[in-house]
Amino acid sequence: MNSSYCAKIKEKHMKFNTKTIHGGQQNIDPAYGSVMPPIYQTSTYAQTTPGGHKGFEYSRSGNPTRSALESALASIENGEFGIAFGSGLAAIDAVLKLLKAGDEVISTNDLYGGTYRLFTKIFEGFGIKFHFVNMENTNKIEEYINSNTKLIWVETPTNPMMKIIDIKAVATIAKKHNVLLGVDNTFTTPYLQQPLDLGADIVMHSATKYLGGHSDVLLGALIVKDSELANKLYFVQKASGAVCGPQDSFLVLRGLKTLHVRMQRHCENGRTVAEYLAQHQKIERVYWPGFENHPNHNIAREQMKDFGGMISFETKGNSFERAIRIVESLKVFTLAESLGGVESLAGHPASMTHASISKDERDKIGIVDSLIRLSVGIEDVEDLIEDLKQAIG
Ligand code: P1T
Repeated sequence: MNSSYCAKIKEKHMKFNTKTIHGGQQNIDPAYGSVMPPIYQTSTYAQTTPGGHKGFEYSRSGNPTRSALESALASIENGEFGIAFGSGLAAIDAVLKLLKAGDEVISTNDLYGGTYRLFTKIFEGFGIKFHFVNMENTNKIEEYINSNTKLIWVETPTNPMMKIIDIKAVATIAKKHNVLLGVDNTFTTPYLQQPLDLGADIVMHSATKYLGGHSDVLLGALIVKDSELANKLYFVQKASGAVCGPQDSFLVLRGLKTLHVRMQRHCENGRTVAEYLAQHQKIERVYWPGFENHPNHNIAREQMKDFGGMISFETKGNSFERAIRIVESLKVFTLAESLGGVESLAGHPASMTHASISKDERDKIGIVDSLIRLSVGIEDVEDLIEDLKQAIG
């Protein structure tokens, strides 16, 4: 049996901040008592007779360090099974491999550019049809459902426009039509939002971001409750082979243990930065779900514990050159793709993370040329404000 099938949690009674440290973990390693799970840097496992092994045969189908991570992820998302991959996109790729030609997917229209590229440039070519829909008003979703619809894919908050989608409402629609609901929980993490509890079937993470938390690893994960669905995804994991290595699994496990304290500070700093930007005379608009005038603020309040550290903003005049000048002038914020690490990052979605979406499509969604996205880190917030002050002018 694939050891990953053992990724069940036993700590349902634990509070979240305890689960990030102990959830799904054997407290003491049976070999030498190491407190952290060892990095089992091995491709294969000795057998005494064919099939005579200790639960692991070959590291594509199962590795003890990866299993420890998968159990931890299942625990913190209130799921039953975790399935880890080499990147976030590899995890989404595995979900899409549950489908076949002729199937249809309804996805948020504002989503990570790489996900959009995977959907349109890879899976459309295999005969899967995608509808990209603004889901801020969930009533619109049903218009796109027909007998071929197999999956609804939601990012909330969306990347980079910070739109909030009502997970519970989408789950009700998905259940009514017997369609799977997958939620990309990368921006929020289970510290802020637990989609399985709200009715989603699959939670997906780019653990490269907040779960790893230190910008030193690429990793993706899926978490589900249903064993039949888990078995199908474990099969794709093994059959397609886009797995993460033991060293990377270890790094994310280490990251998880401080997730709650990091997220608390990301949220505090995020609020201070968002409020600073909102009152700045040269800023046109700030996108952050914590503002009361954010279109779905009430839904955010309902389904999120706090509002996170991701913020997008536009400068007045919508100048591409000015946005580039600002991101080039930042000194504490690093100009870089990605998000969710302890260090603050700034990005220019139109030319970086969302360049794979055409300008027409970007403009429709709101990814204008002057849009800047911030991943607010956990530095001293006064230094972050000073940095923004000098860069924006
Ligand atoms: O980079 P990877 O681990 O493959 O994860 C892809 C991914 C999936 N979902 C969301 C919401 C994401 O933000 C990402 C990756 N995003 C960036 C690299 C970025 O800068 O937005």
